[in-house]
Order: sequence, then structure tokens, then C-alpha cells
Amino acid sequence: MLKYARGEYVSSRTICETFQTSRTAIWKHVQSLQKQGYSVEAVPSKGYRLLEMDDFVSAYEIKDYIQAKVFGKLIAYRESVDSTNSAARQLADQGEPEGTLVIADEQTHGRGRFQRKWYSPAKSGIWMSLILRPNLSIVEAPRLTVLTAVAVAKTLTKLSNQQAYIKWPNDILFDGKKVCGILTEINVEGNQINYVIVGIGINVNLRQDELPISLQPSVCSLQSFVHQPLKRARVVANILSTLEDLYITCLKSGDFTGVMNYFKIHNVTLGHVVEIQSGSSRLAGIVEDIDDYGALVIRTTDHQIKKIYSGDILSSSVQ
Ligand code: BT5
Repeated sequence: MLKYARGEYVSSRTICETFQTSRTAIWKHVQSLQKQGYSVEAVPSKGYRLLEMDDFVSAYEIKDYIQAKVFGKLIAYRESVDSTNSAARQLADQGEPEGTLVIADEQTHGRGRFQRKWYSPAKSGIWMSLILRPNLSIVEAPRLTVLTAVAVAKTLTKLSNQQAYIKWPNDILFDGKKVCGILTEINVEGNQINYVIVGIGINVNLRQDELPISLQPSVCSLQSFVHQPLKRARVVANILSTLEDLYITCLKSGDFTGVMNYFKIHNVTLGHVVEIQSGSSRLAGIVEDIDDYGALVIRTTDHQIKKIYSGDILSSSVQ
């Protein structure tokens, strides 16, 4: 109500009548909103008003835009958290259902793969993790990273009118610079997946000079590619709905061909000469293909075909 009143006061009485609740209950809700960062002013003779409409990623804001049916049905918003992936794991362990989203304004210990740091300052990006409970075997799990990368690339392309590209295995790039990283973590029971946490980090409002110097050459932010201010909640809702569509279609049919094709067509590494670090080994060759499970198929300099399931592309160039 406060949001739709656009900065005007709404009397406590009107709110009480609308929601059939007590003044004390409303005051508790207002305090909860204030805790989430909303500036709500309370004046005894006038009521409540929302002072400014900031760019929030609270459940209220995301639900304003959401079209997905299951993804984001439950949203756990945190102002600050160590890592949304860790928070989502805790919730999944407690039995929270598929589609539950954890989203934070800030992460104090955001993680990349191999325990690398993910820079996640307050209010500048989308730091979120989704709980999935797919009926897939462990070997199929990397397909979920592919699917997520495709959903994010499609959404960012639509919102920016500029094609986003994918760098194997989990980066989304604009103009060769990383705008998003994906961290997929699985919890298994026997050969079956118990749950998967898909973590998505997207730089949205970060100015280039606000980034750590070491990241500035290789990292970018969505705001440089859109011409009007973009609400993070809208981006989140768009990603959830694209991701949900792809997820339901692929899992129902068992057919990931469409997703794999998009992943390959908009990939910056396919056909390139690359140097790769995979575990403790380093190898060089040409990326001939990406297989149905998201592994890189490399023809090495000594003409062997190798499949790489996890690692980092250290350098990449056209032959
Ligand atoms: C990734 O790892 O790219 C996965 C990042 C996933 C982050 C999300 S945020 C929500 C959820 N909760 C978490 O704790 N994590 C997930 P990797 O491929 O290992 O890349 C990590 C590297 O990216 C770092 O070593 C830096 O070089 C670079 N990096 C760090 N912060 C970045 C940022 N904000 N934007 C772009 N690149 C960054």
C-alpha cells in the first residue's frame, strides 16, 4: 500500500481496515520493512509513508515482477550474509522445497569455484541461490550449470539488447568481460542428487572504478549495457522465469539439445586454441566440441582427444 501511495501518507486506520489487523501488527510489519532498508516514516496524526523507492531485492519487490510459478515462490531475503549458497544449503538441509530462493544485498564471503572469492558489495549486484531437487544422476549435474548459463545469457541479452556470451564453464560475458558467474553445488545420496544449489552472481550497478583494481580489466557490470536504470528485482524475476521454463522443459523431456545448442552457439571458446588448467594438469589444444554433459572436448597439440569436466581456460585465441 505504501508503495502504491507513491510517497503520500496512508493512515493506520486505512491499513488496519484493509488488512483486518491491529495497529500493533502493522507497526511490527513497518519495523520489518525498515530492517530491510525501506525508509518508512511514521507520523502519529498522519500514518505511514514510504520516503524513497530504492532499488531493493526484497521478496516484496521480486514478487511484483515474478511470473515463474515455482522458482521464487519462497524467497529468503538477507540484508547481509556470508554466502547465499551456504545459506541455501542450510535451508535445503532443513527440507525447504525446490524453487526456494535465497537472495542477499551483500555477501561477506561470496564464493567462486575452488573456494575463490566472489566480490559482492552491498546494493551493487544480484547475489542469489536457488534450491533445486532434480531427478537426475550425478553425471548429469553439470547440465544444470549449462541450463543456468543459458537462462542468464538469454535474459541479459533481452534486457540489454546486446548479445551476452558464455565462457566455459560458468561465466557470462559482455564484450569479453565477466558480468556473471555461476556456482553449482550438489548434495548427493548414493548415485542420486539430493539437492542442487545454483548460485548466480551478477554485477548490476557497479561502476568500473568501484571494482577491486585486479578485477577491473576483466569484469563489467550490467549498467554499462542498459540505457535506463534497471531494477535488480526485475532482472531476478526475469531470470527465474526463463530458468524455470528451460528447467521444466528439459527435465520433463530429458532433452537438453536446445539448451546445449544455445550454449555452443553463444560460446566464446568453441573452435578456439586454448590453454586449460584442470586440477593439477595444464594442457593446450583446440576446443572441438562441448559434449552433451557440458564437458569440453579438446584436440591436444599432440592430436589426442581429451574431455575436460572442470577447470579454467587460461588463454583463448582464434586459430
Ligand atoms: C564463479 O567462480 O564465477 C562463480 C561465482 C558465483 C557467485 C555467486 S553469488 C551468489 C552465490 N553465492 C556465492 O557465495 N557464490 C554464488 P569462478 O569461475 O571460480 O570465478 C571466480 C573469479 O571471478 C575470481 O577469482 C575473480 O577473478 C572473479 N570475480 C570475483 N568477483 C567477481 C565479480 N563480482 N564479478 C566478476 N568476476 C569476479
